[in-house]
Amino acid sequence: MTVSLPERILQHLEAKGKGDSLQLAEEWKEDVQKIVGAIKSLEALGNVISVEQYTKKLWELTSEGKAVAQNGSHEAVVFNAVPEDGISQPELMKVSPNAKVGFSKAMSAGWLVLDKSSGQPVVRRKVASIDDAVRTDLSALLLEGRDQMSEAQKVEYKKRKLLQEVVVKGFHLGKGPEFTLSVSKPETDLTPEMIAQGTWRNKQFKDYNLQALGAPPPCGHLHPLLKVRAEFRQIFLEMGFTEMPTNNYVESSFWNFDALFQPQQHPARDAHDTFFLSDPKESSNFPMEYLERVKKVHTEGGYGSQGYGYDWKIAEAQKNLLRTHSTAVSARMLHRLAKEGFQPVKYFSIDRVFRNETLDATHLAEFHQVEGVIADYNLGLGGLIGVLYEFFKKLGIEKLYFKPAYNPYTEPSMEIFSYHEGLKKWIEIGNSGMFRPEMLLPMGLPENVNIYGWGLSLERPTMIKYGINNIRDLVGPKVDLQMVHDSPICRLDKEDEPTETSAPPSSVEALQQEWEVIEDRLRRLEARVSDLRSRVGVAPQPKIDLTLFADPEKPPHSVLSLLSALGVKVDFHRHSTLRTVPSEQLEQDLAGRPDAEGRCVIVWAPVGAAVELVSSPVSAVRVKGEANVLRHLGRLLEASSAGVCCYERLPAELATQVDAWLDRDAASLVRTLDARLAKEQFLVGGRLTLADIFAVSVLSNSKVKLSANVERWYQKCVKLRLSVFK
Ligand code: FB9
Repeated sequence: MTVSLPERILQHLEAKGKGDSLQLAEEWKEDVQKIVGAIKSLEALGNVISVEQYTKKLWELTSEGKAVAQNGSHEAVVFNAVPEDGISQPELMKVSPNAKVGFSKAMSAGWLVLDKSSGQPVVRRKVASIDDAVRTDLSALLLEGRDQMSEAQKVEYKKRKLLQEVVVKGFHLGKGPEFTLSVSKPETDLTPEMIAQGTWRNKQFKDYNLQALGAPPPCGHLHPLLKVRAEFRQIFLEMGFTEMPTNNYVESSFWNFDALFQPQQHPARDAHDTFFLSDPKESSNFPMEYLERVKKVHTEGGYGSQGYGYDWKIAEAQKNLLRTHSTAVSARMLHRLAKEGFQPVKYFSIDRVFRNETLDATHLAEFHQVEGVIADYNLGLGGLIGVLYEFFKKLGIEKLYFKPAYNPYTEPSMEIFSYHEGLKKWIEIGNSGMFRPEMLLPMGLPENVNIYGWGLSLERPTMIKYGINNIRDLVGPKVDLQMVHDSPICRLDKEDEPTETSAPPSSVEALQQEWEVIEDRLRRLEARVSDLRSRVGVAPQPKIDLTLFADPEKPPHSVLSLLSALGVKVDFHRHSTLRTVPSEQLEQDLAGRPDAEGRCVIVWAPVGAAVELVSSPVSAVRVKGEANVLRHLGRLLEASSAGVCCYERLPAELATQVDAWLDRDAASLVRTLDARLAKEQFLVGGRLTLADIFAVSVLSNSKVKLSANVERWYQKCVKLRLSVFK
C-alpha cells in the first residue's frame, strides 16, 4: 500500500528529527508543491509538526540552458559541425539557429580559425578536440543538482541567458508538541455504516467549517434588471397598487399622445424621437365618441382650457408606433375606469418603452419605465409629494427635493431629485405630476377626480445598484453572462456596503458621471424648450444650433444667402398658422450640406419682414429684424470654432473693394483670387473671413475651372466652413 506524503514526512521526522521541504522534494523526486500540500494538511491537524517558512535564492537553468545541457553549448555544436577539410562561413551559419553566437565563442576559445589563404575564406578546426565546460557545468546542475560553477561563470552564463537566479520558498520541519505517526486523514462524513458498526467512536472527524459557503446550486440566474423589477413590484404591491396590463409594445399615436393632450406638432411625435411602424401602419379601432372629445379639446379647447388651436387630424392619431412611455397604458386604464364607473384606484406598471434617442453610455433606444398612478377625489400636490416620499423611502431614498418641470399631460409637474451618498451628488430620480383636466375630462372622469402620476426608469437604479457604468454591460448582446451569474441579491432599501466594485469612481469615472448629469440637464433643457415651443404652437425643433422664423412671402434673402454660404444644414418647418406655402426652389437653394456641423431650422410663419432668430448657441434672447440677425450671425461666426471674421471690420476702402470682388462673375473672381492667394492665405489676409465664405459660395455654383492655388484655398475653406458651428 503506498504511503501518503503526509505519512512519509512524519516517518522522516520520526527518523531524522527534522526536515526541509526543498530537500525532501529533491530526495524523493517529488514536485515541491505536493510536498507543500502535505505539510499544510499536517499543519491543519494541530501541533503535530512545527513549520518554519524561509526563502532562498537558487540558480536554475533557462529553457535555452536546458537545451545546452542536453545538446552541448552553441560553440561546441558549431565546432563539431566543421569537417576535416573545412567549411565556408555562410554554410557554417546554417548548422543551428545559434550558429552565429557559437562561431564567435568558438573563435574566441581558439577552437576554430578562418583560413583566407585560398581566396574564398574557409573555417577550419584549430584544435583536434574540445572540452565543452559550459555543457558540463549546466548538466551537473540540471541532472545532479550539483552547482560546480564559479561566481564568474554564473555571471557569464546568466549574461548568455543560460542561467537565472530564482527566489524559492522552503519550510524547515520539526516534530510538534503533539507529534504522532498515526495521523489518520480526518473523516469528513459520518456514514450510516459508522453509526451501525459503532466505528465512529474511534474516528477523527474534520471540524465543521461554518464559514464555508454552500455549494452553489446549478441553476439559472436572474438578470439584475429583473431583480430590481421584482423589488419595485414588491414595493408597489405592499403599497396596495394593482399592476396594469402592459403587454402591447405597439400602440396608436392616439393613446400614446392625443389621449394625453400632447399636440400633434409636439417634437416628441417626430420620427427623430419616435419609432413609427410601417406595418401595421395605422390603427382604426377607437372609441369614437371619446376620440371626438379628444379632437375637440385639442382644437377648440373646453373644460376651461383654450386647447392648442390647430387642425387636429385623425390620420396623425392613427399612426402606429412603439410606445414611448407606459403612460399610454395608464391612459387606456383610466379611460376604462371612467367607462366602468369611477372609483379610487392605485395602478402601477413596469415595462419596456422605446425612444428614437441618441445612443450613449447610459441611453439605448429602449428602457423600462416604472410608473405609478393614483386616482381619487380632491387630491392635492402635497399628497403627491407625500406619496413620493413614501415610495422612494422603500427604495432607501429619503433625501428628496422637487423641482418644477413641464410635461404635456401633467400640470403641475415636478422633477424628483435625491442626494446619492455613494456618488456624493444630487441625481435626478424621476418625474411626476397631476394629470391635466384636458386629459382626464374627455375620458368622462368626474370633475373632482384628480390623478397623480410619476415615473422613473429601471435601468438607472439598476446600473447604480450594481456599479455598472455602461448600459451595454447591463443589457444587449454584449452582456457578460458571468456578471448575471455573479450579480448579488438586490435589496433596494439597503445602502450598498462599499465593495471593490463600488469603490469611489476614479477621476475618469467621476468625470463620466458628471458628464451624464450635464447630459441629463441638457436633455431636459432641450425637452423643456421644445415643450415650451410646442405649447406656443411652433414647429417641432430637433436638436439644432439656430432657429429662424421667416415669412416665405418676404424671405430675408441676405440672411438666407449667408446661411447658404455657410453651408449649414437647413431643415424647414411650417408654423400651423402659415397661409402660403414657400416655393420648392427657395427651400432647395437653402437646403445646405447634410454633413455640415451647423444646423438651422427655418420655421416659415406669417411674420412679414420681421425675421426672428429664436434660438442660437450664443443668445438667450430673440433677435428681431434682418439687420440684427445678420449682425448676430456675424458675431456667431467670429465666435465659432472656425473663427470666421467679418471683413466689414476692415478699413472701409478695403471692405468696399472686397464687396466689388464678390460682385464679379466667377471667372474674374478666380483671377482675383489667383492674384491675392499668391501672397495671402485667404482672400483678405491670413484669416478666413466672410469674404472667403461668400467667394466659395459663388464658385460652388459655377462651372469655372479653378487654378491649383485657388483649388487648394477652396478645399481649405469648405473644410473650415463645415465646422463653423461645431
Ligand atoms: O429613473 C431615473 N433616474 C433614477 C431613478 C432611480 C435611481 O435610483 C438610484 C438608486 C438611487 C437613480 C436614478 N430618471 C428617469 C431620471 C434620469 O435618469 C433621466 O435622465 C432619464 N429618465 C428616463 C426618461 O428619459 C428620457 C428616467 C426615465 C424616466 C423619466 C420620466 C418618467 C419615466 C422614466 C416619467 C414620468 C411620468 C411623469 C408624470 C406622470 C406619469 C409618468
